[in-house]
Amino acid sequence: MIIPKYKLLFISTPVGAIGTGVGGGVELTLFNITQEMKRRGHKIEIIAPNGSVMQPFTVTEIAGELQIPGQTQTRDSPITMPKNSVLANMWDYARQVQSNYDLIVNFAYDWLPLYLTSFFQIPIAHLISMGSLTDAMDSIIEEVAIKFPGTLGVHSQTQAATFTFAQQCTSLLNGMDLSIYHFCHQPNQTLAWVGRIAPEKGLEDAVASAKITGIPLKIFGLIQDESYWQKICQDYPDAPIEYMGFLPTVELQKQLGKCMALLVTPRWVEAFGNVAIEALACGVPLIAYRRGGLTEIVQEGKTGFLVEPDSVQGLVDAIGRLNEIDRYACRQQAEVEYSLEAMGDRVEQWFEDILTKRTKP
Ligand code: HBI
Repeated sequence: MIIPKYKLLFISTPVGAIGTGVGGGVELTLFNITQEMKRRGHKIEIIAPNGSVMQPFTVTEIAGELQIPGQTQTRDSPITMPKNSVLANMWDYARQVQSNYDLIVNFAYDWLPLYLTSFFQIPIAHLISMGSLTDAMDSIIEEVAIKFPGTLGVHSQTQAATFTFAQQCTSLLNGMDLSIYHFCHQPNQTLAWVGRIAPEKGLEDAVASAKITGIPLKIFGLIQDESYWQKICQDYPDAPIEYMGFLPTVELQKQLGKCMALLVTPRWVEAFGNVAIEALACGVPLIAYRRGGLTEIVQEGKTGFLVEPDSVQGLVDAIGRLNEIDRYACRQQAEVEYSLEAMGDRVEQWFEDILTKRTKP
């Protein structure tokens, strides 16, 4: 059926300007969905904090103080808002321009956009980018699940399952422009780890497995928690690791593709694992803790191995089995499940379901 062309207002995460990496996977997700929806003929405006850059797309930049990252909160944390909150300012702008759009898409994992949903005249689709973190967030997301069925998007069933309203969530998985990821058939003798360098990502286990195996580990990503990074360097002074920085996607995939495996060591329920599908697209097998969205991505023994969570020995054993994996099978999985087109179909259908008020089958 022909889906009409929509006018869409995308509102980004308030934790950091797009392009700084503080927004983690949301930055890549926002870019990919924008690219694919524009290709399909929809009109898009993006609202994001000052300093945001998302070439080649223009961004409406909004001033204000950044929000505290949700994953630093505890279950009973109250909702906090800084003075002159960029989140509040972005949503005040949205309130003023809403009549120019068919649908608002919220990319923030924050209380305010969810609470404001019933105050707006047009529908809001919420892309929930993490699993359950705090009681206050759980209850406001649940309120939206009940009042506005079908408007909650997630990245995996495993992530949805951390909430009581899993059945009301639409799983979008994720996707990327495969044409910028190049398959590498013959890797170097190096392992890779990619992500925000912060406690919930469990980098120390990847470093420990590099020390045990003696295989060098290349580390890519923003050092979000400096003291956490310093502690790893102090705890593993002689581990064969090399910090490669926070690279733009085209450069990252070039370096990542040359690695023999990507180690994915989340301490939390990773909603999806953008870095995992980027690795697959380059032919890089996954060695991941059996936790979160990765459990729906890794095809055991075919495109990687799922390992007992928090088991460094499990990582080491899997590293020893990498010769069982056909790297081209990794690329093929990305092409079948995570292409921009496949993700675009899922996202466009989600928008259409919301706008035609079709309840889920
Ligand atoms: N924290 N408060 C808050 N808001 C967000 O939008 C947010 C976050 N922490 C992490 C994050 N977004 C993204 O990096 C992940 O959802 C991918």
